[in-house]
Amino acid sequence: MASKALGVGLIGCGFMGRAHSNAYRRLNNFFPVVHRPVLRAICDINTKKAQQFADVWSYERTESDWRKLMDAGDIDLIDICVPNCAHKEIAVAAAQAGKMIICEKPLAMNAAEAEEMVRAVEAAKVPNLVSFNYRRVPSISLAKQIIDEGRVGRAFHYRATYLQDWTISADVPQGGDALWRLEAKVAGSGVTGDLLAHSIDTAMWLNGPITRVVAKTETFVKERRHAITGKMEQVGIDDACMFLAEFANGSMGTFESTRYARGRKNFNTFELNGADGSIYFDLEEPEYLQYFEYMQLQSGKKVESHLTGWRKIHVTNSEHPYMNRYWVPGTCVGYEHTFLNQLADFLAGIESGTPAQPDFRSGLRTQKVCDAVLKSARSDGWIEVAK
Ligand code: SOE
Repeated sequence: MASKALGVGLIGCGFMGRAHSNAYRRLNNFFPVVHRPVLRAICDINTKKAQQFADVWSYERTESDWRKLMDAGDIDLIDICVPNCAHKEIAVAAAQAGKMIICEKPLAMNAAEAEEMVRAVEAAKVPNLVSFNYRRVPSISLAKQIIDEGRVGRAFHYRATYLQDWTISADVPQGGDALWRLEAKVAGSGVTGDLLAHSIDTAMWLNGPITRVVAKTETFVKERRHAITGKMEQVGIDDACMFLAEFANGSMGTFESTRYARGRKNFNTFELNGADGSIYFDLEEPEYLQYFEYMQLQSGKKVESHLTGWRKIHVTNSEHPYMNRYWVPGTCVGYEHTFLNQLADFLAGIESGTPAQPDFRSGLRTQKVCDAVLKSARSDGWIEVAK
């Protein structure tokens, strides 16, 4: 297949910078897309870190100012892997420079910023994607197929949890390269933007729009030392958040997230209960999707199943989403493959003319739910999600 070089400029050398770089390096080994990513520039204000990163991932050059990437003729795609407070400025500049954009989640600090980003990419007509990578876990994509085939039927309940435990100690500082997620002016919010944004994106993809929410947040540790200044500072993020939701399809949702669930490292689950079946997913067993079949499809008609019961589908067959790109049935893929799958979908979308989701507009919808959740927690009442 003829290939087309795709110059990549990636900004941010953290965890997500690594996950995305790995996807660029491996993409053409697994997916038959026309674009061939070429790692042109890695950008980070810390020049030493950028150089080490360039050496490990084989970037052609380093930059310390992201603005340089906007003028670079050899860069087609800007990948934003920096803390949330910098997403908007970089994305708007990238759109104005006519670059394709992949932006880490959450799209922005709040919906107002996200609106601006949507306006910029839509005015410039540049391909854009928000990195809600969990949509590309093969089991979660299979859940989407099962729902779209009508196997779950009328939805009643959606239940999501996203639990971690890494901030329980009051000695964990806030701020700096490693712990910016704990600093409100850099992250925007705590678990709501960081973890629940994933749960909300998945939920709305599978079960449709959320229309109303009522939330309770908590900040368990009120003050933390700042990693850079060394001073004790008030903590402005939500350490935990629980909310109830109403979906446009009439179903009810519960969402729970915390960084204080001792023993839970990245416990991301959801369950959907419908009239005709249920599905359950747990990221600690990512290669499985659980499905309860109550009604069976026979010759296009639904009949009551005589074999009801939960089945645990091992999502490794070649007919399962993405799995024909990897190994033989029965063998698994991992976390890093969600980023490969996402990149492949993004580029295939550009090549086919049907853009991949979630684009910035879809990221904005998630951002509006996050804003409503935080507003509700402040006001103690139900809040309509902005249209
Ligand atoms: C937080 O610990 C975090 O790294 C999130 O920022 C990611 O989005 C999530 O996938 C894993 O956890």
